[in-house]
Amino acid sequence: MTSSYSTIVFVATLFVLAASISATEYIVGDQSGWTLDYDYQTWTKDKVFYVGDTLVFNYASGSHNVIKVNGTGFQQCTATSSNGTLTSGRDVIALQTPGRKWYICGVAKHCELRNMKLVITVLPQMSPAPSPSASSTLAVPTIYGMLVALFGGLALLFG
Ligand SMILES: *[C@@H]1O[C@H](CO)[C@@H](O)[C@H](O)[C@H]1NC(C)=O
Ligand SMILES: *[C@@H]1O[C@H](CO)[C@@H](O)[C@H](O)[C@H]1NC(C)=O
Ligand SMILES: [Cu+2]
Repeated sequence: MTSSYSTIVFVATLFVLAASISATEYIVGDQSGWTLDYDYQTWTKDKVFYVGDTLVFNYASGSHNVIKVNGTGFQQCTATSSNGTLTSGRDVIALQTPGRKWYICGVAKHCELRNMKLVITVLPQMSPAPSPSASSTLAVPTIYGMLVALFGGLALLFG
């Protein structure tokens, strides 16, 4: 009883940890997507973004777009050039560098009046690694091994 319960707990822990150190794909606005009058401030509140994660902006192509701007552009809802405007309706943005990132919708006054603006802070990767692919292939087995060893030790204690 105790033994099988601890097995379940440790396997669950292992999966949670393995998931938390691999890249996360965030659907901006979840099921609502990139849309009018959504509270993106609340959406970001409980999330921690890391280098290697991706943002996905879902919307009906033509109704909105996604423009990466700086802090000034974010506050004033201005984007000087349309260069770099994403319009596919399923725009995937890889977060490649740490720091603050600002995105707005450039259609009509959606940014000014309908809250289509998103600001996030991207943190460096938890384990320093030469490249994102190297970190996800190396870090997962390492943590895996540590947990398997930990579980093995506890199984000996409780088993
Ligand atoms: C923000 O971007 C605009 C162009 O989009 C540029 O003119 C302005 O200097 C930038 N501001 C800062 C603080 O970098
Ligand atoms: C964006 O601007 C750069 C140079 O500033 C240019 O090389 C590139 O072709 C432009 N891209 C688009 C989609 O206009
Ligand atoms: Cu819009």
